[in-house]
Amino acid sequence: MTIQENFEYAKKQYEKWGINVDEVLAQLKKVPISIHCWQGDDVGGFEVNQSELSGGIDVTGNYPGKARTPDELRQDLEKALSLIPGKHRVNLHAIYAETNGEVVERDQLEPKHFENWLNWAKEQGLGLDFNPTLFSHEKAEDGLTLSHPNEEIREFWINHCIASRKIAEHFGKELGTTCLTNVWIPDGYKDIPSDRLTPRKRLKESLDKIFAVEIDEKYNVDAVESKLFGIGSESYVVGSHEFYLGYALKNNKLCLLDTGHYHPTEMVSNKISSMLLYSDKVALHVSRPVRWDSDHVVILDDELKEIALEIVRNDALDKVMIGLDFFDASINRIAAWTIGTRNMIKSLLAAMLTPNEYLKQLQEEGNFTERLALMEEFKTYPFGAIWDYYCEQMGVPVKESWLEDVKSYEAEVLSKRS
Ligand code: RNT
Ligand code: ZN
Repeated sequence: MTIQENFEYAKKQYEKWGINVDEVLAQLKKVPISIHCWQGDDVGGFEVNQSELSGGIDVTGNYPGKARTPDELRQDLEKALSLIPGKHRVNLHAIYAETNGEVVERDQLEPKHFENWLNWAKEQGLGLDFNPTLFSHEKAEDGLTLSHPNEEIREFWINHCIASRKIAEHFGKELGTTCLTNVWIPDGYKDIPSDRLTPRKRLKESLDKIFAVEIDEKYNVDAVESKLFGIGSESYVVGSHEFYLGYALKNNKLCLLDTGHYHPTEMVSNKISSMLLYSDKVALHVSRPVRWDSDHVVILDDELKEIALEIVRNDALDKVMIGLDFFDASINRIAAWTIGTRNMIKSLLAAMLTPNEYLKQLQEEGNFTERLALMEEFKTYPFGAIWDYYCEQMGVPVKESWLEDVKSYEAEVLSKRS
């Protein structure tokens, strides 16, 4: 059977449930995923005076061929994007600035330092998102930034965040698509704090100063990302979930939920509906924690499928800004991007191919037998046939054939990097 024949057969089965498969595919095409640039070089960045990765996050592995320059990183991203169906976004961090060999302090960064990224995004038809980088820096060596007791250090990071929002505003204006700037800080303590409140008061004040600078929301919106613990901040994290949830709601900012930043049995999928009742928009860092916030490549597991269902069945595709956040240096990095992003898209497709309204109705009627029976049966519906057809239609490799592309790219390009 050809891909087309398989598709026609599968389509009929979904149509029985009132699902318009062509409409689903047309809708899926329009959902952008924000692909993080930092999978391509192990969160290294291109600062002239580079510091080691810090902030309690870690990348393990030394698979050969990582991008050493912005051009290489863009080239690698292009390769990955050619294997992923749809038009997407690229998520940059401030350390990916290009300063022509000059040392530019982070609080002095300007749009001009991202000109190459911007021109490239225009050329490729990509949106851009942005992140100030509050780690891998001498002023963050003690693991404190916006909540630091030292005012000068706080000021430095406040100014870096303001500079970042201006860069993001420029992106939004130039690209005609709103940029999302996400603030994540590592601040916390290894051991039990004697005062949890004071650092949080300072973080709140710092954020107030950062957001006091007016930026047109047409061009940039801001998010804040919480965390439970990090390496070196096991006992206390200043920017906890409650801290940022409160901050975001009170100040009309987006709360960003990273799937690796909660207790192991606490699920982000279960938070989305609550958040959307009180906030117009929510942002995600879809990641995969394995025993800790390990940032493994996203796989098509139950939680990913559940997250996608929550987005789709709550009609929130334009309310949940989907971003990815993983970094694995033990496998081919282009494959990592491809696997993780294709999985994110697959999960959305699977959610769209579910008769969500009917299943909701069953629940309302208290018909839990049928609810469970159907939810289980849908797991073996021929979703793969629709996915293959979608890939073919979108001009990207079908099934595992993308691996061949990655292998030849590795032989021709990556293996020549030392
Ligand atoms: C760290 C956060 C944060 C980073 C990126 C690089 O735990 O998840 O989002 O991964 O900013
Ligand atoms: Zn994250």
